[in-house]
Amino acid sequence: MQIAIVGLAGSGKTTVFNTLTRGHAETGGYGGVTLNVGVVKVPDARLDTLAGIFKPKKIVQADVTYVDLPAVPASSEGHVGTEELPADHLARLRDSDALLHVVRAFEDPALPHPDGSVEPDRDLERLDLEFVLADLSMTERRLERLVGSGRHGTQAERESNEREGIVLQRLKTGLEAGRPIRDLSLDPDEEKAIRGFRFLTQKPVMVLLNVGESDLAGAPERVAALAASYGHEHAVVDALSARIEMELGELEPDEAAVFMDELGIHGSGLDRIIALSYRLLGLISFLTAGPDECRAWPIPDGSTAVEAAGAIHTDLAKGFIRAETVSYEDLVTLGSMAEARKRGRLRSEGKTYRVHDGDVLEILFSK
Ligand SMILES: Nc1nc2c(ncn2[C@@H]2O[C@H](COP(=O)(O)OP(=O)(O)OP(=O)(O)O)[C@@H](O)[C@H]2O)c(=O)[nH]1
Ligand SMILES: [Mg+2]
Repeated sequence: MQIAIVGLAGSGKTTVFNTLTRGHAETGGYGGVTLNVGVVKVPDARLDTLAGIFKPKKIVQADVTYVDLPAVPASSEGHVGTEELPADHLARLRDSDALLHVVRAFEDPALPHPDGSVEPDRDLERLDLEFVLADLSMTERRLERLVGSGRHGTQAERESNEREGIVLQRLKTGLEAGRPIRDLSLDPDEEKAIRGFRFLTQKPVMVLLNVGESDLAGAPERVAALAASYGHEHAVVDALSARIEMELGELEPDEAAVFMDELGIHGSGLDRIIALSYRLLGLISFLTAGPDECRAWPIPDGSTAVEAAGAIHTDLAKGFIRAETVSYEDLVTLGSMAEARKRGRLRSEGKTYRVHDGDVLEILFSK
């Protein structure tokens, strides 16, 4: 799973990236050009509890990759900004499963905003528009090509092109009206027809208001106001003070706790953002536990037992026999798989069983 951190120049992207990854990428100045990539372990206290029972050799958390991208150049007459991005940056952006859109909401006289004032709504809209333009440009080009190839190919190809053309036309109409693709409620067939384009405005998005250290108290109110006006599908809004969080990340846990108390911060913003990213991506975790490892596996919510098996290894899906399943709560209460079996809490589930967050699975399969 990969999340791209996007935002206008100087909005705090790299600071957020450092916070999430406990990294030390260079911040400051406008228009950073380097691309940073970091892998973040998803905190999951259940793994520690399971480790207490199974005493495994290792614990493996689920992870999410964050990519910190330099700001997208602004579009101008006849030029789409995203098309000026270096190819590898654009590929990273398109390959991401979701966007984390950092919006500057902090005031800092030492760092004047290039537009003269700090206005999160304006900045948010501006980058959203860039992504709409990028998708529109791609849609138009593809539509032109489809018209050009109209009478060529086999009948099946012509039919598939026609279906694609109808969907793209729908996207084009929406995009021209400024609507991101995530708002268009595509049906599964439509989604399939355009999957290959990896459209930017189709990705779920988390808008992150980067508020000043002195504005933390007012943050929930601002988040609520923005969430109410930002009425998009597959979008969530949150806030944090990136600079504070980055500094907190550099402290020892007990020092950080004192500092957080002083600032009136409850719970780590970092943990919240990671958990929120996970939810935004529609992921749940199933768990495996044994003497070798205790591990959390991310799968899309709604996955079946055989799909969960496939997440571990394709062989497990191919030779799937059944999934011995116990809920995390039952396992912890009863203390062992054997006890869970004895009490009838260990269920044998088949291929189509819908896996729940926190299910502890043991996949039986034939080689
Ligand atoms: N006061 C204050 N300054 C911040 C905050 N977050 C970031 N900054 C500062 O704003 C400047 C820009 O932050 P970066 O994280 O480099 O922003 P960026 O979006 O990565 O910038 P580019 O990559 O150059 O587009 C740095 O000097 C940061 O220290 C914050 O919450 N409060
Ligand atoms: Mg940066």
